[in-house]
Amino acid sequence: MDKANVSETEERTFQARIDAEEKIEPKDWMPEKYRRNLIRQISQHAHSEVIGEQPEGNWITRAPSLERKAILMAKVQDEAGHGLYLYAAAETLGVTREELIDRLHTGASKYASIFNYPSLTWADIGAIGWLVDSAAIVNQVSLQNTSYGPYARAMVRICKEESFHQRQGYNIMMTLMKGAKLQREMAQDALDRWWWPSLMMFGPHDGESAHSAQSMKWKIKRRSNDDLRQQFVDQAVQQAEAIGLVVPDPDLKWNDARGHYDFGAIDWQEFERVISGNGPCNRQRLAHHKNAHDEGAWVREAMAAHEAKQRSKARDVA
Ligand code: FAQ
Repeated sequence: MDKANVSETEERTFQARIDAEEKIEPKDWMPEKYRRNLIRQISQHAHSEVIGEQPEGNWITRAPSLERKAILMAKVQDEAGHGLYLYAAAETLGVTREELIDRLHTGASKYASIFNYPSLTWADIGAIGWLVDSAAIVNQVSLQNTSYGPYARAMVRICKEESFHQRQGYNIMMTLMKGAKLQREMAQDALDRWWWPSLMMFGPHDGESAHSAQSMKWKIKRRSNDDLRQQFVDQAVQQAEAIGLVVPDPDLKWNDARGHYDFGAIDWQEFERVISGNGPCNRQRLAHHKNAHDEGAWVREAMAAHEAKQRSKARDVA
């Protein structure tokens, strides 16, 4: 058999395994485009977790009580851990951590648009936990069944932690809504500013989504951008109403025939601006990451030197 026929047969066998819901593991044969698409998605997901620490970390020193501070610190640490599981999953596809970080720093690799908005008040920490973690969970629950084994397994653990994050965010909003007029206004203002960017987290409409068709065929993605966004809206609207918050969308209304909420048009120009590097905090987020990365260079060097020493000791013994 010539090379082209071998690869066609391999691709057919590969797709049959995906169709049969088998997991693809790091040493299995996979099409180059599947590998590259996975590296793209997993690494962007990892970057999002890590950059997402910044708007929340901004409030650790100003949390309103010791308990809130301890909870927020634990949450931010969890996000760093999620980044690590995801970078490790991406590395099983033959890319190095250095390459991944370099792609983030040069802008070749994106991260979630939502983290380019500022966290201006304590209520923003509530809104991020409630809305951003809800959006992340809605998506990630479906990714627990993604076709690539290491990614799917990372998602199981991440989802458990994200559901605690979501509850702590909603609890902050609930507490503020039971408080004084100023606190209620602060919670409403946070919802007003985070609502639309949260809807953008799910990406462009299905018809405009460049990767969806192939990613769904390969079961990298299990549900479409619009389908996930609708589930998020249906859940969040009821949660908002339950504590007296008003979703900032005059077109929002329950549609009996569809069994879902209809909602207004998303500002896709704003989305494009943010993902192309011109959102309110893009430059600040990347500069902060680069700075932290440079400051950590001595730790990476020390770890590498230690590992080299251990290896040479092991060689001497053998
Ligand atoms: N932001 O063809 P599609 C979290 C890009 S984790 C920026 O539809 P795809 C935890 C997309 O990359 C949140 N870029 O793409 C936390 C592509 O550009 P490319 C992150 C976006 O991949 C909480 C182009 O647009 N979660 O929040 C966005 O099929 C609180 C065309 O789009 C994940 O990453 C966006 N919102 O679908 C941490 C989940 N949307 O790559 C701290 C895994 C689209 O060609 C605090 N990822 N783009 O240059 C996914 O499920 C998918 O990648 C989607 C996008 C659904 C995000």
